[in-house]
Amino acid sequence: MPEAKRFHSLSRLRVRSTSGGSIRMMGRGVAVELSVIAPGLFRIRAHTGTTLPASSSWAVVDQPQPSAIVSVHTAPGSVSLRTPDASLTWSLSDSSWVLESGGLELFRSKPASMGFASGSAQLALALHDREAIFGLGESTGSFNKRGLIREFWNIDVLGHAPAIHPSLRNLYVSIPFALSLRDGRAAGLFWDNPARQTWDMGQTRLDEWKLTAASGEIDLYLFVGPTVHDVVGGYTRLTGRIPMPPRWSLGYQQCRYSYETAARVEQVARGFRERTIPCDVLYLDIHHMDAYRVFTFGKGFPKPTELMQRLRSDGFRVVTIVDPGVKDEARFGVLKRGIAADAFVKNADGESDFIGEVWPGKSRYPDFLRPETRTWWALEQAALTRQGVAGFWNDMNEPSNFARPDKTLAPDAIHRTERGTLPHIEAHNLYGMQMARASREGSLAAAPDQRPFVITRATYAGGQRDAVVWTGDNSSHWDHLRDSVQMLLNLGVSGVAVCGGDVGGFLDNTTPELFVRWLQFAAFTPFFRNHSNLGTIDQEPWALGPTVEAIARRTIEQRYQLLQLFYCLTAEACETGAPIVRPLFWHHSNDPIATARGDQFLLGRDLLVAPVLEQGSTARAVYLPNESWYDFWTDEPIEGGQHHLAEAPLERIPVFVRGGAILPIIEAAAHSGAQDLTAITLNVWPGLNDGFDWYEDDGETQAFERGDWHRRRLRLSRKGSRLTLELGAAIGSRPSTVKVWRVVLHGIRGKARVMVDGQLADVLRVPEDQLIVLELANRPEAIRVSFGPI
Ligand code: MIG
Repeated sequence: MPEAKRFHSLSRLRVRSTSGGSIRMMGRGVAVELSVIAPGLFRIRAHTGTTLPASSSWAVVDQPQPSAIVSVHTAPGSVSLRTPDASLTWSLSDSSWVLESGGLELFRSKPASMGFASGSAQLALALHDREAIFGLGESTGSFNKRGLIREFWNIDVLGHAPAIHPSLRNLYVSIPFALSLRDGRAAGLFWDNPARQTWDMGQTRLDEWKLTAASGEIDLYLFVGPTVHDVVGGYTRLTGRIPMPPRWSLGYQQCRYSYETAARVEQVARGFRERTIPCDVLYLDIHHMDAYRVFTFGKGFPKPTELMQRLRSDGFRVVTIVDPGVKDEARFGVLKRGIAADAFVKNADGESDFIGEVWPGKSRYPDFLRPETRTWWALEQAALTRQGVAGFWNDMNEPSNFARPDKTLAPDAIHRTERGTLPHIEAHNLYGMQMARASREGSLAAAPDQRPFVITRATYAGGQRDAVVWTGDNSSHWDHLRDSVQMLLNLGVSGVAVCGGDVGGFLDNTTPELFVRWLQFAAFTPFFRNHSNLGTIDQEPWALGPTVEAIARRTIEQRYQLLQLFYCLTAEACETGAPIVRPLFWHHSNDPIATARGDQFLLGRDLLVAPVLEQGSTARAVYLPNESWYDFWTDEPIEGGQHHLAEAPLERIPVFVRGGAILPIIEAAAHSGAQDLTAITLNVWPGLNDGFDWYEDDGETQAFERGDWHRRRLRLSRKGSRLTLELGAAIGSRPSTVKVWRVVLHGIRGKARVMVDGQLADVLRVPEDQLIVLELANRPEAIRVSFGPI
């Protein structure tokens, strides 16, 4: 075992200094630093050499400074850092460490497990009984990643595991962040190192979590929790949160590989409007280009500006695919200017450009890690913005290269960054993220007051700052529908609050039933786009027959009815890092049954969605956590803390609403821009709600950054037999568009009296539906509505 022999664990360290809230230690050929970033966030760095280099993270937003809220303790044989929340203790004899909080062990490293072996870095942690692991960005397989080996190395792979590649351990995205959950208590770990990492989370040994990085340093951030929100909130404070997207990007989006001509695109657009199926976005895949030359339009699109103007006047935005590979063709303008800007990744000689092969044939790869390249790219991309393109779809940015067996760039190809050069093998996982960054920065440069819209296939930790992630080439298989539920949930707890998968499945032909079930599920997920592969059957909502069309229309309309809820939740994600769709454990982490469910999810806090994931099923078991619930479609009350058998005929996806929910509903329309925001229905179900933030802004510009927004807190409280809905006083300088709130209280049997600000109010009672309806003229001051007795 020569490998094992070369492994140097960090042992017999000497403490060099204990100043400024950190402990610096030295051993033979290694330097180690323990520090505190915040009371609930610790950091461990270890590096070969005698001193730690300046930190050069691509993930972390502001280089964290060791905090002052810390005390250093030394004892014979150990040192520790303590904050009010937790303590990190390091054993000088075997270099093991333990992070503890309130007497509970959160993470413990195995003795002498941390160290370096011929360039690679590794450590092993003890896995506790009942410890579950979530997050890890985008990966296939079980919801709980404990028991699996996963790798972080972005790859272009056609078809996901398990159906296509049963033993595949990685995908397009690498986010080495884990949320550990045990008995309702959450903690988090982020190893900030973009090199290839491998995590064996108890697959080889039940109680051991072994982490290896092929190169680079050990740079661990440990999040103390105790709640899931604390951990994900802390992780997204460190690595950044999603930017506020344009409102239209929460609408329905239609794609395929490819709509090959302008006429076909207009036919699809008409298809939506004539059939009154809402749609906001149409995509142009690679066939829109002239022989796959990036930033061009080919013969099928002779007048792109006019086309996009016509579509825009009909309420459609157009998003084009933008691949990184630039055709290596001397007369191609983009290439010429790229060469002039010295924009491309170099061969190992540092002189010549690396050449690979992608759709355009021989191609060069923009070095997006280089600021000058991003500036040049912005100028090229601006041409599309001027023609009317509303957003950019970054594909193939793992980066993909058909010319090598490893399907990417040579490991020794050279990236020139503002912090020095990096061989491709160390820059690889950053490429997609930096491309998306170039795309976002370019969008802002071309249209400074518009909100960029970028979607990406590949990224790294922190990539949520630049782009929405879609999960690449899934298949029209039931397995993949099922898998996409856990994928989106785990992406969400990894900071990627806006994500989605190809609705209907990309590879292979979808089926009417699969398409319906996929659409019903995806209508409750943030990025909602139908996409399908070259050569597959048509997959537009009407392409699979009248029954499917009718269900699809209703399903997409329902999405638009919930669009303001999505918008409010998106604003919340920007502020707090909370994902829009959440695993049940986000709000019910003390419930072990809820915690394990990867086939149901919450939209925000109050809607529980249980997609149908099996062919032929017309019912499914749904686990309802211990609260009171109502069937969203029928208002039937159901007690939680148990499994419930939900009816699910083809036209229905089981959805439940929590007692205490406040759900804003608006009218559907042809597209989001046509929706009426003057009359809002606030659906309320009896129970408690300590706050839902109603949020408005103009939906597309950066004016909200200058204070042009409107927010108010809605709450439900209960005193004796009176239920009170409070619309808090409005804050923000933007006036609300809402003229009338139509409050609908559900689940009311008795003769509750309704008071508005202490005055008896006129209401409409619908006893057969157990509803009370009243209308309130909106005003910026607080409004109190109370119902009782209920
Ligand atoms: O090698 O642009 O994942 O969504 O339709 C295939 C063509 C390249 C892969 C993307 C897919 C897209 C397709 N692309």
